[in-house]
This record gives sequence, C-alpha cells and structure tokens, in this order.
Amino acid sequence: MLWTAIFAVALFAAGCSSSQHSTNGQTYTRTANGAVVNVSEDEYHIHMPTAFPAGMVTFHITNNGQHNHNFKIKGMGIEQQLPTDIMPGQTADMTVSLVPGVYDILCPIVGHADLGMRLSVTATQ
Ligand SMILES: [Cu+2]
Repeated sequence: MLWTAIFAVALFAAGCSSSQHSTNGQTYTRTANGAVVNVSEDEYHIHMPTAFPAGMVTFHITNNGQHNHNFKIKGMGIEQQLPTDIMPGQTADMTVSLVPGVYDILCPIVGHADLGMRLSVTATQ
C-alpha cells in the first residue's frame, strides 16, 4: 500500500512538465513562458522567492494572516496591485509580464510596508 503510494507520487513527478524550485522554503513553478510564484502574507511579512524567471509571472497569493492584505509590484516601468484586498484565509492571483530586473514587492495597505511587508525580488533572464 505504502509502496503503491510512493510509486504513484514518483510517476506524477516524472510526468509533470514544469519544475518546482525553492528559495528559503518558498516556491515557484516554471511554466512554458514564465512562472507561477507562491506568495504567503501575514502580519507583517511577505514570504516568497526572491528570484524567479522573467516572462508571464502569476503571483498566487495567500493571506495567512488575521488582517486584510494586498499585493503590489513596482519596478522596470510597471506598477500593479490587486483591485481588492485579500481577506484572511483567501487567495488571489495576479499575472504580470516581467522583463528581467529588480522589482519592489509590498503590501500597499497603509502602514503595512513599514511594518515589514516589503521586499526586493529579481526576475531573472
Ligand atoms: Cu498588509
């Protein structure tokens, strides 16, 4: 039974065309033309990889905190945030086209960035 389960997992991993990458325990999945980047927000941190491939990037953002949060990316001529805040326990996706470069990520809710919800990330070639 156990070995059957392990075999099934191995098959699934081998058959998956994308690949998982981890930076400090936070992950992204490379896609055909970019990446899906997993983001976790709480009071008052943004947990996510600090480097991931440029291209069409979808941020899959989960609010694991007790308060509403949002997500904003700024840099290389773009500035975009979620149209509505994410409530506790909820998720939201935001897709942006990123050229290689350095971007600021922050929670745009007043005061949150100063409390720690801010970091710099790099979209790599
Ligand atoms: Cu916030």
